[in-house]
Amino acid sequence: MKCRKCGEKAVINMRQHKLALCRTHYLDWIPEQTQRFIEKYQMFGKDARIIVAVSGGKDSLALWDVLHRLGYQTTGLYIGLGINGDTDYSAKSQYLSESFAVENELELILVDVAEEAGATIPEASKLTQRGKGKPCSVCGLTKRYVMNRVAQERGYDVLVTGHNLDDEVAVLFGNTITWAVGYLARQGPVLEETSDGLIRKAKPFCRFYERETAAYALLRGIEYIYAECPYAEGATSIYYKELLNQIEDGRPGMKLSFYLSFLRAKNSGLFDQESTIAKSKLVKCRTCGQPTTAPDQCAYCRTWDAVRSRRDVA
Ligand code: Q46
Ligand code: ZN
Ligand code: ZN
Repeated sequence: MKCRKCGEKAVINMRQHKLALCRTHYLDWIPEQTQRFIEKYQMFGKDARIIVAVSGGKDSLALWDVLHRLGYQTTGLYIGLGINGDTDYSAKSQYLSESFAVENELELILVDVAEEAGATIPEASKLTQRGKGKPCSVCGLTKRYVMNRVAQERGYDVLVTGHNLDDEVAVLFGNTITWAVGYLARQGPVLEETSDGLIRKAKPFCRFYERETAAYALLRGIEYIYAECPYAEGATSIYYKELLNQIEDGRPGMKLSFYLSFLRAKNSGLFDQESTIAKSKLVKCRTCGQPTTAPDQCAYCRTWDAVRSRRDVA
């Protein structure tokens, strides 16, 4: 297979785009496409102060690398969850995030959940029994909360995450088969900021297949953590990804077209009513002041208050 641009040996063939590229042209193509998506979905301008959520995985580090190469002002945010187990997941992912920042002379903000809130994510999960054994629900709400609060308190314009097309399509599939219209209304490349304190969020990699971001990270020599979080095993989203990959094998481009057709439907107003309802429900948490849909205390404050009181009793 030859590179379409120069005829040299191709390192990747993207069947859905009918495009094969060599190493050099691939490493140019990813930032060019990213810039195109940033403009197309009006994610942010050249002067924006951007905070990048980094997990030490390929997508977030590749995204940070691409934005840095494109000349954007970026700061990383790493959240230490305290998930270690056999693979030393949190310790390794923190080390790789810090190494990337040092090598590229970029600023990285570290937030350690145990220091900040009083317990690691697995400890908190055991204490509250949320999510029936798996810590993903307390983890997800904590990450969302910390990202929003840090970005808002430090005055960033936009929070970017490394979600790729496979992630987005798995979520879309899950929300479609349950017709979760409220979630569908909020899914997309950009989530606008709200006047009551939800920061603007953007996903510049949302149109790249996972194998494309992985190839970019490998070809750029970015060291990232290969292991998944140990709690990801058996997740429904992984099952959906496998199913969608089977369809993609027989129908190259299906994942991309599912996502783009959804965005077109959304743009034509399919979920407008739901978006308005979701926005109007936000109030300020009485404890921390962050926006919440709960009437009194936000889910983060309620959960972590319960964790601390149970920890003190134990
Ligand atoms: S939610 Fe669950 Fe992830 Fe948190 S505990 Fe691991 S798998 S990291 S995206
Ligand atoms: Zn080439
Ligand atoms: Zn709160």
